Amino acid sequence: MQEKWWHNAVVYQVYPKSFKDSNGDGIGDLKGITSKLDYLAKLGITAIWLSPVYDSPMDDNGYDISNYQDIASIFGTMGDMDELIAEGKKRDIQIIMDLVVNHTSDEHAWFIEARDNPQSPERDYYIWRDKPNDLTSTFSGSAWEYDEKSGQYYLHFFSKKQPDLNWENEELRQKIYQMINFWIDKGIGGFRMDVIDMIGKIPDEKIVSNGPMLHPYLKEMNKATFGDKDLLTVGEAWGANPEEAKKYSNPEGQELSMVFQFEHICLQYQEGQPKWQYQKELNVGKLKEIFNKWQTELGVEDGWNSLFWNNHDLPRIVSIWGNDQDYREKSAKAYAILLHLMRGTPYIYQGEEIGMTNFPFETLDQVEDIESLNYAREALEKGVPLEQIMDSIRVIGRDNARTPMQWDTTDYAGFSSAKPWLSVNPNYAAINVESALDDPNSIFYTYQKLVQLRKENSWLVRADFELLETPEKIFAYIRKDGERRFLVVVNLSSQEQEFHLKETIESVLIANTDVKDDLEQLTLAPWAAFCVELVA
Ligand code: TEU
Ligand code: CA
Repeated sequence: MQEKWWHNAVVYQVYPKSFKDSNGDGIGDLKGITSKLDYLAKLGITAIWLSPVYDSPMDDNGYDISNYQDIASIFGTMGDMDELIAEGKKRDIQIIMDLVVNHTSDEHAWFIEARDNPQSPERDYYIWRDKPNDLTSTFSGSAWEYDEKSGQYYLHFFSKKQPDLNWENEELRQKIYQMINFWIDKGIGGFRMDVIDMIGKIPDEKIVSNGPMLHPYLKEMNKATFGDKDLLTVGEAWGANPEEAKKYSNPEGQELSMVFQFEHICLQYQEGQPKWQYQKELNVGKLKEIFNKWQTELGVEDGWNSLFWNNHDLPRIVSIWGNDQDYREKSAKAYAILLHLMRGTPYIYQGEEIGMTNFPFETLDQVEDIESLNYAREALEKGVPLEQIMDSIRVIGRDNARTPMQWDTTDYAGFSSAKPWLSVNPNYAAINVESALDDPNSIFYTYQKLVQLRKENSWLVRADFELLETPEKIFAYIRKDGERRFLVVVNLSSQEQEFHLKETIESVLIANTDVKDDLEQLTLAPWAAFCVELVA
């Protein structure tokens, strides 16, 4: 397959509510993002994945859309959106829109009509049943909500205010494609597709994701919309294995550019348990196994990987798997180096590039996230002690990723002139963009260098991946590009580790530590990480 721009892109995710407030209402907005484009250009990224900015009652911070072709007033206007797209283009930064088409808001005109008028065509855009089955919502409780007026239940795999769309309805699908084309015509760079693996659901058979019609729908969508355009499309597919991932992103009969799969992220949970029973200690052996599988199975000719540690739903990587107490900078850089030299498109989540950490949540009134709040309510009813609930939220809750971006040492971390909608992390005086830019050894410059390496080294796209046998806590791999070989070594622990390899270093590409010439007898400091080219 021909290489596309997104094969060597680096994407930066912006969570609009928390990035930058331009008008002093404590909520991030589009003008705020535009005002920080020069900062993002300095980091070097190719595209921004913009979490939803559409009109929405914000029950799930915009993942509940009431109008796909309008902008939420808290974020600005369509004019501000056009400006962001245009200003991005000037800096070679594409805008990737978040496409949430598994469900809408219950305040979307379609749902209002469906509820008010059961005879309307819109009724069938959603999923109604006389009796609920035992399907549950990701946000706790039953997935069915009773509607008094019509005496039927509607399906919602997320909040009650996020009714699921019925993709079996042809007219609905066409309306969605028209909406997608509306955004394509605006000149955006692509789409991130929210829980796209759920659109083929068959609730009566309890099939939630990977339904039999999933791929036919995506092929249809591709043809009707972006198929002949040069766009980056990435689908969220929590449980995908490599074989399924290839169905989406195989160049033959391509549906999407790539998917987000979460097999590595699932190591943060105990097997078969809800996420709140988190697993803090990383099983490095399993992590290596998982990456090895994905790295060797997917490539330009056969599927394509997305590479990420963070997003707006996940805890901060430096807090859950790094060491944000004793080795914050070192461990943040280690995770960056480990990931960005693999095969796939890397994603950076806002604040990751300065090593932002989890928030020390103490009480429930510091929490805004609907998933965490619903869980807390349900757990309290079951008698789980509040302290245990707060512990789960502190380690794994979604608000950890959503606290305001830390720009400088002024009030509210320079995010806003007013009290933000969610508290700023108290560590902002030490961890902020301004200090990071002033320090040539900061995490920021490690990310900047990694982004630059990706732009300058075409081997990063195609070179083979080979995992090395090493002591458990060391993750080491070689990328092979014909005669050239690049070695990446990372110590994923706060202890020293011994590493031996009978090879000689040609040159150092990036490191968070001093790299000695002698690979045969190497003591790796805690969280040491480097990439070197080996002598052929
Ligand atoms: O997330 C999909 C999803 O399944 C999440 O709820 C995930 O399981 C959970 O957050 C892990 O903690 C997407 C969006 O990324 C998320 O923000 C939305 O809330 C959700 O879809 C509904 O649109
Ligand atoms: Ca604002």
